[in-house]
Amino acid sequence: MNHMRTNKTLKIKIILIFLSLIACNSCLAQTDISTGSHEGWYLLWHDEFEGKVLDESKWRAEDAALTKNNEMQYYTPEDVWLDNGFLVLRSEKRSMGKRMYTSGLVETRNKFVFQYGRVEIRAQVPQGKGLLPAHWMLPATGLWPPEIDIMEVLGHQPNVVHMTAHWGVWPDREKKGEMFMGSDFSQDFHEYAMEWDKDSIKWFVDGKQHLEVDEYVPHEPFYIILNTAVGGDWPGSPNSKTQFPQEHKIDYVRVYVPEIPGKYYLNVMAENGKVDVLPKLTVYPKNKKIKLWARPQIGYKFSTWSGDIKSPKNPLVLSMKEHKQIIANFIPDENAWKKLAAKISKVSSSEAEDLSARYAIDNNLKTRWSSAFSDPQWLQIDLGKKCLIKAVRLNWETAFARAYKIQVSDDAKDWKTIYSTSRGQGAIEEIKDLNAKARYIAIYGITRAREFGYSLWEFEVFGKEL
Ligand SMILES: [Ca+2]
Ligand SMILES: [Ca+2]
Repeated sequence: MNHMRTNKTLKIKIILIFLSLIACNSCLAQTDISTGSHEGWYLLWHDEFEGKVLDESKWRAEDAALTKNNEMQYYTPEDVWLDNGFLVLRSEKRSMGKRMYTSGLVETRNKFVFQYGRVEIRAQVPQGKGLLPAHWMLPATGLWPPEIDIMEVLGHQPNVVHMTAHWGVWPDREKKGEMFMGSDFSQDFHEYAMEWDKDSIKWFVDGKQHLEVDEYVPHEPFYIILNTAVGGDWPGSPNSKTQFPQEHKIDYVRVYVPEIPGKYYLNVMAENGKVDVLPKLTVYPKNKKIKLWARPQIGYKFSTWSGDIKSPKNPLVLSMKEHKQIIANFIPDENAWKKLAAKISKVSSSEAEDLSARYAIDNNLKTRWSSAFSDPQWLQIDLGKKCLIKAVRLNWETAFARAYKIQVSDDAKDWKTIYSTSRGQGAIEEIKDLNAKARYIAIYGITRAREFGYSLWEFEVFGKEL
């Protein structure tokens, strides 16, 4: 009997080893967790969170009361910091911006996007009713859907990982997802990963695949978001047992792309500006000539390129002979155009009194104007006297304009369009080299990007008085 039992145990052990080998076959077999190197893959972009402060060339920390899913938190950079190699997103019970809770959200929007690849995020999630830690992705266009949820955990079910793809055209949405029930994920660190190529998207927890979606595969660049929502439609509100503060800790975020013989990747980063690349490809054939333009934000000027290329030239021309990571560096420009004083002239509508037009020009990035939820909507500003208008900066909340015009007028009656687009990207949009002379300037929204109104944290005008 004893012998039999031993034999049986051995058999079970062999089967288990065999099963784990099969399971690992579908993941990346040879992983070195300390360096993140995988054979056959190139580490295109990563953050190990080893610094003292959040790397702003990679991440933007949200500072807003986002209006979606009836969430109850105010996202503040105060709840985002680095500690001993970890990114910490704290959720607290305290009031800020008319919300009862605060929490942390970071995203790579306008800083890093990628199309196809493998994302790995090692994290320890918070737990408790009303908490919703998430690692997810949205398209660079700012449109929704699509959305790829790499990991979502409901704080009252910390042993279940939700993985979901959302697609369709709003309001006709579709989704496919999977729930993986494991151990209590709030007790220690686990690796959540997503692999995306032109044929499918796959989801992994600790190297094991749990979902594959091929009904829908996006063919456009996405950015990454890490956060903990508090309250809202899905998790429900925190209750008396929910403990605060709570911490969502992230050890690393790594994005890999497949090594292709004779092809090379380019990853460009910039803070206080952006870089245009021509041609813009996901991967470059050997010896392909490319041109990079560093475009500073208003108030900054280009200084140098660093990383794999060190040069003061702008634009920069180079030939792709290897993978390249390049950083564009910008410095404050003492000769920059000054911001013009302004007051509200007229506005088409406001969603509420505490979202009125004056909040779009109060130099406060925590207050905003939001219009009624219809098209068109507009906001007119009076500069007090005729000015030379060089540039405007639109600082959008989540609800931005897909199509809009910038118009000027001398009398606030006859308006002339000096800029128009049907491909607004939201976030911070700067429109330069306007060179218009006028006393009044307006943003005229034609098409909203979201179901909400037009929502601006700030509408700034730069130039000089004439
Ligand atoms: Ca780390
Ligand atoms: Ca404001």
